[in-house]
Amino acid sequence: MSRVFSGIQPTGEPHIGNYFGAMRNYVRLGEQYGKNSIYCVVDLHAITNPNASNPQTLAQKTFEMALANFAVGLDPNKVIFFVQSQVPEHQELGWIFTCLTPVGELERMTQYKDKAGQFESIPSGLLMYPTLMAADILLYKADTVPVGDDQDQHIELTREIARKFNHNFGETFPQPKAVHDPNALRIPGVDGNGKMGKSKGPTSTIGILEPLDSIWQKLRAAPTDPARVRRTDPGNPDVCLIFDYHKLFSDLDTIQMVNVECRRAGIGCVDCKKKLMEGVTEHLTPIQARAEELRADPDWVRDALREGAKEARAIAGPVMEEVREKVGFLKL
Ligand code: AQP
Repeated sequence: MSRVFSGIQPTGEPHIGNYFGAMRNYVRLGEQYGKNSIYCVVDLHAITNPNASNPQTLAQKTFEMALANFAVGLDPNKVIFFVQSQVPEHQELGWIFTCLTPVGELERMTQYKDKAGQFESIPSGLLMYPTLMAADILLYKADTVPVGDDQDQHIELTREIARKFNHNFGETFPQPKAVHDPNALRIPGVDGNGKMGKSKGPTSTIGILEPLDSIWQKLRAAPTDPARVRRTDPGNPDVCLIFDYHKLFSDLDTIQMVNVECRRAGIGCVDCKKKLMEGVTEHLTPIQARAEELRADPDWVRDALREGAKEARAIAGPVMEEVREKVGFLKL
């Protein structure tokens, strides 16, 4: 039986990139794999980037990220869902993988190179992010990892680490594969500056729990096809982020209509954005209502996370026993 693992960082408001690239797939795969689908809020990863996380807000953001996952439909009775720092085996396996991984491999990771530039003195944890991520996945011997394609390089390194461990210490870990939703490979930021990402702040993101009027203000101001200067100019939906969003939020008829009408200047950008907003409202209203209910019952969220950590440790414990023995640690 396959096992699924994925994690999400509590570094800001969950956005539609996280939702379509990852969270929605957690729910879908949870229906299929049940308790063999394991998800966590990766707070240990969040602290690798001190610019994106601080001790005053980390616990609150962790709670909010968990709540958002429950609000989009993750059912703790069906899947295992917990907070990473509640399962210390992640750090133990992460250290062992760090010791197996050449520094050069970590230095060539694109995400590291992108983020390292922010620092005068680069935190070592930022470099070691991928070995901890490999530990997250392999601790559960997971072979299926639902993530956006920005994580492909890290998953490839996870496979390399699994191969190396198996070669050095005997067959132990599977070689996991990333699974992507083809419509949500890399959702662009609403400011038009590359991938939507929490670390880029609210000008880049459309939050799944963001008030609808605030979302509309962002969509209204969002760039469209730069070659379409006047309402009467034909546009090209293939270079327009609003059309990318339509593919996520609108029904097939609307997507087709926009595709045709934009090209022949039959629909203006404002009307096209209003149509998009209808889909956004339909999608996000029930999620935001569920989030409100959960906010009124924080003990439910905490209890579910506590139970999830217990379930995760029941799997992680025996795997670590096996790893410790293979690596050669003294057993007393
Ligand atoms: N724009 C995106 N399109 C598709 N998938 C995305 N994911 C993130 N952004 C997009 C997927 O969401 C999951 C969790 O990602 P993350 O917690 O690493 O956070 P982030 O939003 O991607 O934030 P940043 O800006 O990259 O980093 P931080 O948190 O440091 O600010 C992943 O599966 C990711 O692929």
